Amino acid sequence: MTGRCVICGSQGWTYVHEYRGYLCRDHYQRYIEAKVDRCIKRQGLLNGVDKVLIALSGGKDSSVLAVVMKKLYSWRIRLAGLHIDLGIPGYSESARKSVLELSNRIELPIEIVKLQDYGFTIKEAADLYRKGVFNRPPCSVCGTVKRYLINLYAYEKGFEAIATGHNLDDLLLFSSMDIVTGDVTSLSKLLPRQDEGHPKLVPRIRPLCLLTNRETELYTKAAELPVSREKCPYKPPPRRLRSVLSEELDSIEEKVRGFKHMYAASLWSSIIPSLSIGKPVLRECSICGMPSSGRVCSFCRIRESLRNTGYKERFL
Ligand code: Q46
Ligand code: ZN
Ligand code: ZN
Repeated sequence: MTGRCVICGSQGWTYVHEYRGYLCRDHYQRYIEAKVDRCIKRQGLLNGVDKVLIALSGGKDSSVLAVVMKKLYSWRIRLAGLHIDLGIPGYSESARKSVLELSNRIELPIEIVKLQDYGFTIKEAADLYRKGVFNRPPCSVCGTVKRYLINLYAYEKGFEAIATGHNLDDLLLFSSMDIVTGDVTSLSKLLPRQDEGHPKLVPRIRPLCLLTNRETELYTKAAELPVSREKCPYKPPPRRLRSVLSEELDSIEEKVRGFKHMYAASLWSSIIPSLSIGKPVLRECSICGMPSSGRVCSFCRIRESLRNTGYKERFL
């Protein structure tokens, strides 16, 4: 039995702790949109920016991101979506379908970049890894590919920021893992806005950084968004440490309301700014010309290693 919406008095849809009462579907969506807007303004995520590329995976977080950005900012910012078709059986078809449905519904211009057009798919890389002739696991290839292709597209098309759907729970879990494992370089990048300090690396912004997993999930239901629920066949089982940390963060929040926001605030205002990590010296990849810490960037190195397995003519 739910109560009435504390704002408009119509049928309540979900309980919201901050209101100590229920909100209807409509007011729940507005409540979440206001939270994102507050985060964007407080963190200055869109200061001086008027062309933003939204990275769309087909999953819940990036779909919420696209809808909320479109509602709040399309009057002053040129927004477009980008989806990378990774060539993963079942998973990629379902992701593409959701992304297309969403972009139609909210009238967001969207581009789909196919990894296959660069000579390989994640399935092919995964098959060669399984056979032992290629040494990078699928998720490591996939992470590099997504980062590289999204940045390349944004840079070539003149976007001033790339918006990604990372939420509060993602960022706190990554940071806890980094603290435990001592990965200070990775920790230093977990800010709401990440400027890479190179003209060919487009800044990344995370407008959902104050929303929890539960909040983005509820928003997709309230707004009835098309979201792909297909599981990636290459997803490894979660590391024990990762799942325990994730459960512990939720359990502390239940006992101490506001803990996650406190953690995020100290991370962004004190911990990360006090880390003395110099920016890596970047040069240009001798193959593609994009920034790289070595002679060849990691994307081109993946292509070279796949080519060296000799498995496909199209690489030659
Ligand atoms: S899509 Fe790619 Fe994930 Fe699949 S191969 Fe791994 S990283 S699990 S989000
Ligand atoms: Zn209401
Ligand atoms: Zn390169």
